[in-house]
Amino acid sequence: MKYANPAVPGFHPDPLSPDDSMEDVLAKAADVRPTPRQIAWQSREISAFIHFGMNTFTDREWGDGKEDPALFNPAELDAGQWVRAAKAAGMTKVILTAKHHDGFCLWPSRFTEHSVKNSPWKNGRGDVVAEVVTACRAEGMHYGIYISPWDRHEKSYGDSPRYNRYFLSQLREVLTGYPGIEEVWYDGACAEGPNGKKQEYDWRAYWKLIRELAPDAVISVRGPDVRWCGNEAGHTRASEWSVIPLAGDGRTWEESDQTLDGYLHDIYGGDLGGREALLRSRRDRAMFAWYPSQVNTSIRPGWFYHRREDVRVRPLTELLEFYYGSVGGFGQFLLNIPPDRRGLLHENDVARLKQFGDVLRATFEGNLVDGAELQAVVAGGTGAGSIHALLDGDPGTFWTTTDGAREALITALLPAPVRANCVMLQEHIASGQRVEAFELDLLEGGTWRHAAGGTVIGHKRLLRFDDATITGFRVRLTQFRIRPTLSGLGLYFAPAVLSGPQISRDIRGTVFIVAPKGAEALYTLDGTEPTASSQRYKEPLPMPRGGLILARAFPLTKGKEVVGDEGVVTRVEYGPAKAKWRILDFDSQDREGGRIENAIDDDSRTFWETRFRDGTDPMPHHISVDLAEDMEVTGFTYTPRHDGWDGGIILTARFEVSLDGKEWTTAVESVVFDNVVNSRRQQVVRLGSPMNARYFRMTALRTVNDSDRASAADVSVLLE
Ligand code: FUL
Repeated sequence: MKYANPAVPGFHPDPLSPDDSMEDVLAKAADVRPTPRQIAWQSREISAFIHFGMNTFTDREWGDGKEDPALFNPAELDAGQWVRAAKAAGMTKVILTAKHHDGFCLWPSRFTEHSVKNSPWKNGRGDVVAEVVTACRAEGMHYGIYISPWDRHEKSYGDSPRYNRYFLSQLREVLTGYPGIEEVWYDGACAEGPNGKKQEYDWRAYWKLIRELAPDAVISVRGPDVRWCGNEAGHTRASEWSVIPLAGDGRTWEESDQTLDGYLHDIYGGDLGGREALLRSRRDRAMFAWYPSQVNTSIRPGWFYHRREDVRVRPLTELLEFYYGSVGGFGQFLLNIPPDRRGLLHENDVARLKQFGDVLRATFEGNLVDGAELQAVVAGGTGAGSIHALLDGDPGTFWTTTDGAREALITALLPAPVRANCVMLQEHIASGQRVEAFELDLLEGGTWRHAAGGTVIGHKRLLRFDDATITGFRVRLTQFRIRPTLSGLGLYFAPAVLSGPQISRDIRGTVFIVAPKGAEALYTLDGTEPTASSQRYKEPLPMPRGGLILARAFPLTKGKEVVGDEGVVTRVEYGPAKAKWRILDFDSQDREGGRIENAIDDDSRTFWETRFRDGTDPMPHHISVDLAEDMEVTGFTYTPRHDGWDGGIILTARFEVSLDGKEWTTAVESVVFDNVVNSRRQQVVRLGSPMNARYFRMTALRTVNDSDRASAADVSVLLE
């Protein structure tokens, strides 16, 4: 069966009413279909994000716009290398940071002097955007751009109408200069505060211009087509819905008066589009829209290249987890791969991308269900269309049921037993999102056993289970909004990938290393990568001063179906053990839950929070810590809370040290934790030269949401 729906895709024009019945609500939700550009976007599955620019040369994550263009000189730049490495990983699109928050343009913009044209690279005649576009075309890759609205260089920024004109001119320049752009990625980040410049972005005008000049492009994150998953750590929801209740008045985003922040209130929420969420949204008279999730994270800790992170390229196992969580959970995976100062992707990243692609190819090339006998049984109705649409590889064909169906059972009987550990299900998303619950059973040794179940299917659902030799499997669709559709079915065997060992320590500083099943752990303490001749882990390691530990798992038996026995390194850096540390002094805490001791308990899941439930105490807030003995301090760390909420996360802080707890010396007057709210990573502040300290104090000067409330999961000193 082929599908062609005449209604306007993208959203439902009738907002909900508090009187809508459950059937009304589900019917409206089922009626929402993706736009053709959203369907094309979803099919790209894995994209490369390329963060490259001035920060690459200044070793920063957020530039301030005052950088000298003379610093930009990627003498060996080869966009072909970037694109080929992305392709080897199975990626089909590249999104380049044409302009980041520092305002430096990677193309020779006519509208600013802060661009490649004033750099020594190719004597000012270079154009990174053009080189990436050319390389993509040569390799058959799709491409998009990231262009930051927040611009810390441009003088007109903050004079809203003027800057909006500037931004629109740049947008026009890029969209017309480099035709074929498929995705425009708008960042929400902006850290200018009440004393800084406040710019009102004219989002509607930005979106309209994109629709006019690049009608096939999706507008992501700060835009109507693709939603941010809500974190930069690669975490994914078990149920990622694409039909989402938004605030709205029945008009499209481009036409509506709704403010951007008003649309989707709870980007961090756990359930954005399940039945409960849909029904709840009646009271807000919500409008349903197709708003799919994109999962963006970096292959390294930072978005931009930093040499010290060469050994921190994410392990293969982690990338695969992200893949199964995102692509295999009805999301899209946008993995950042930052080129270095040469203008090349570092060898470690290139190698990891290839491994990742190799494992995906080994897993998904060849569908083990081909040749199976398929049957469909429908309770309360009948099947409609040919069940063989599931195996024809054409996402435009599908099988469905008649109205009134209560449950559908699809059984695949294989001609011969096969070893498998993954089933793929696909809905025909051009018809919408319909399935709400399903179960998977395997036929093993002549009996059926339940293996997995879930909620969302969508474009792709990958269900993993322990290796099994099976002669069939069946999928029961147990709950759906209206007639369920299925367009694809797959059965695969993914090779085992050895994960890195787990490293932990107790409050006294004793370190424990646990190797994955079937492997042993070898480690180093000098920052080098563990090899087969490194120390073998036999007993806990006392490390009261902390330090750097790298551990790698080696399989105990060779010749098994294990890939990735190289490169799976776990790397952990500890500060000194805190068993003897005490709080010297602090100014505020919120009852028991926000206890000050949480900031030095060596457990980053608990956090200190200043008073907020029954009023707040004024900023600045501080915590002073007694280290119990004199130490040569080389720096400080601050770990933000990472429970999903951002209350009190510190943006700017001061650090001081003291020998007697009375006289204080400033170590760092004011440090800005770049991108802390999105990344939620531990922030590291290094001193130019070590300082002797028995006590240290961190003072929160400003928080990310400019509130009076500060929080910290952990504060510590560095000794190395
Ligand atoms: C964030 C930015 O602030 C980061 O620098 C990075 O570009 C990331 C993708 O988005 O909001």
